[in-house]
Amino acid sequence: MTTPTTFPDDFLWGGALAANQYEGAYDADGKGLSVQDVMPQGIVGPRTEAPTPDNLKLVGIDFYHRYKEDIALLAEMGFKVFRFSIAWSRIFPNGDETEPNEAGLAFYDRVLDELEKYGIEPLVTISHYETPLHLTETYNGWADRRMIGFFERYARTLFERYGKRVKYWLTFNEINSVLHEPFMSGGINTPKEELSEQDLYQAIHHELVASASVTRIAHEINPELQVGCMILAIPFYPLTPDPRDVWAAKQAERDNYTFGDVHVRGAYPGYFLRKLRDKGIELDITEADRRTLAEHTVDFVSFSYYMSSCETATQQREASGGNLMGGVVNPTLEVSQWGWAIDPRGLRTILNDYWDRWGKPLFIVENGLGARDELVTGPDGTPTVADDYRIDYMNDHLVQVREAIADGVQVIGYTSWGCIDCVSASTAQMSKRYGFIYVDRNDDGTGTLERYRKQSFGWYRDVIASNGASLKA
Ligand code: BGP
Repeated sequence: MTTPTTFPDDFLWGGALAANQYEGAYDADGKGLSVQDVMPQGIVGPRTEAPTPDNLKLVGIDFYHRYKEDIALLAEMGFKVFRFSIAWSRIFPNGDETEPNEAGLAFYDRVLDELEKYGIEPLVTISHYETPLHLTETYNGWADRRMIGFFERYARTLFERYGKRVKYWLTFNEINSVLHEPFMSGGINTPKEELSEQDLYQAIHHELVASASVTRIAHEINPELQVGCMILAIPFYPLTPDPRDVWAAKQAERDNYTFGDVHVRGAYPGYFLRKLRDKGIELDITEADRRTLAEHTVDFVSFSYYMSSCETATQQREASGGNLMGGVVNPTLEVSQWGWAIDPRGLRTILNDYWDRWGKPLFIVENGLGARDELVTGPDGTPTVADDYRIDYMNDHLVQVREAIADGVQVIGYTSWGCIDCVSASTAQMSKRYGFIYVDRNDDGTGTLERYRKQSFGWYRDVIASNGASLKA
């Protein structure tokens, strides 16, 4: 057999979005509030007591009412897969009810009908930064063990309802982000500055057990279901060749590896146990927890990749910008308008590292460039965006995916982030755009919500149609 030098025939090309960033309709048809409804400024500003009109996520891009038109546009690009999340509080408005909200379930039936119409494979994130607010305020989110039971009930409801139509599932979006954003990621109400490491790591343990437990439930309901974990991936490079910097970079990577190690290998790695010992943390881990983790490991590993970072133990630290976490600035790389280092080769590194480490199929479920776009009149008179910068970014990353596949890495698919412009997770801005499709909505909430194809729309359609052959090395 010759070495594969291109994408496999069944490679899943597509894009990704998350309910809280695009659906809008935050209180429609019985939906309860989620943590996002009280985060008008994302992670960069204070949360509010109740939803406020300046919170762009309340309306999002109104996918809730425009899903037919939007999915038709994705189909026009030739999407093979569409990653989206289900809003937990549409299904269980408070999170701790015993019966689900039928109107919420019915909405996702309609979305799945539409995807099926075009032969687009759904990839569903069960929890994407959308913990029901009631669970946060009443139980302190994942800090409380009872969350495992609520999550099991929610996930079981989804598998029973959609398990014949949805094959690919992700448990927690960027599960390792809870280390840095305990409220948004883990629904933990205790302010970050007051949260003890003991409670944070206990919350992480609850999430990991919940993830393994719903993997079991999925497989019991339908053994064909494929359940993956989802990790925020950042390769950390030593800032200098000094062995102390090399070790610092390794430690930073291990903070993230821990999550994949447990999901794939079914037990906490030695380096993590040592960290807990050094910090004097003793977790409440039951025998049943250990069995659940060991017996219900994931079918595949998915991750987001936007940037790499450096670490140092010897040099002055110049903090790098980054996706919910970062290290120190890499002087060799350019950065995006939001200060995220642009490093296509880092994607090849991550793919190889994860494959070598875990030997599980990999799914790149987020990647892309957040940039300010300017709407101009296209050659045919319709509005468009000349986003060659986005095309360059994605082309260069996909070339590295192709290289990794040639290296022997098994990659299932690629879903670019924010395939339709949506509200940013970190800054809650509309102006931080990732899409192939421009949405007329501004940071002050004005705009018609009309959709326009950017130049990257046709470019991505060609990439998909040629199965990657049109990429420029
Ligand atoms: C990831 C999240 C997404 C998404 C993306 C881009 O952390 O999983 O929800 O938003 O990053 O980040 P941002 O929207 O902050 O630019």
